[in-house]
Amino acid sequence: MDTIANDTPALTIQQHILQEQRRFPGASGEFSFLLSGITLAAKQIQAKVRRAGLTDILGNQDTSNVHGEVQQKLDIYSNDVLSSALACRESVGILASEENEHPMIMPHKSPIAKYAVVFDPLDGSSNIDVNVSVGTTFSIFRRPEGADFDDPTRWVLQPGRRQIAAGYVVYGSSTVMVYTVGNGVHGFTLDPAVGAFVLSHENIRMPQQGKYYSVNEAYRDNFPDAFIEYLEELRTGKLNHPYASRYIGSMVADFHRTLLRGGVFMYPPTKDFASGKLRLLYEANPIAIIAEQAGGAATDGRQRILDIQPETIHQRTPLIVGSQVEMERLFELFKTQVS
Ligand code: P6P
Repeated sequence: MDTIANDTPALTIQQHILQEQRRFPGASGEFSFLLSGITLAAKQIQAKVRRAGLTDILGNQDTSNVHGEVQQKLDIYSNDVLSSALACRESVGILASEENEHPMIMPHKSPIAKYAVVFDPLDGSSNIDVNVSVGTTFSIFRRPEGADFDDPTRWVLQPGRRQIAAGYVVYGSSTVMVYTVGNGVHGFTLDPAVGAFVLSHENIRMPQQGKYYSVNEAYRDNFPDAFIEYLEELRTGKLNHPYASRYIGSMVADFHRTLLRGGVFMYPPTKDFASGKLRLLYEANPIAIIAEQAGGAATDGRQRILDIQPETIHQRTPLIVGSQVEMERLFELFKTQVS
């Protein structure tokens, strides 16, 4: 009897998703078909990101998004690719994107649509022209009981603890997709030779403590006092050892390092962004559930990110996310300062 060659390729993300799919009774493959739309879009986006300097895809689109931020051509492309890949999944009823002011109602308005997908198609895109890592984030919710297509925001204005799946793609020295369906966190590296994401980081667990903190210290003087005190503790070694600072200015890349090495990433309230700069729905929520699933924690300084009830699609939130030791110290400090 022939035996399978021992160089059998590693598990692909499609095979992994099918395995994970078994956790969703009655999902009948539609959930994995939905996730395959995201992996397809990620491959298309990464192909453009990898060639950004070679084709006329760099630079500004001379348009601005809902936040008044100048849109990069790759932002628009990535948004179109993700929206198209998901629009042809009948199980998806509503999409919400950083690039669109309002949720997108899928034309099919299928009665069997049971998911909403929220995403930031290309986070950190202002870094593209200088070849800094960028990322895509996504978050998947079930259609709330009784929600219909007349009220699309109801599908997406759900607390992050109700995400049934979430993840990100980081377009760095390699392209890595990290996701969770509530059963741990798994990372897949794109093998350009075969065009498949293959399992490279099975069941990621954040180290208990790291050695980096990650924050834009240029805004330090405007941080609330509790943040300044906390950073001072990290910097001066009061938490077991002195920390080094690492800040890329691209959330997905800064968080990916924090996930794998431990430590803490934060975007506190600042003078320009009293509620922090990062958006709750498609930046903080996917990052927070990944962090918790990997043994870390994420807060806005007052409450668990995943417990925040969103009021608007593009609302911002302060975000502190990190490994166990750093976050336990933060909760102790903030209990006295921020309550
Ligand atoms: P600042 C990118 O524009 C982004 O939304 C995140 O990816 C990143 O963490 C943050 O803004 C950086 O903001 O104010 O430090 O440049």
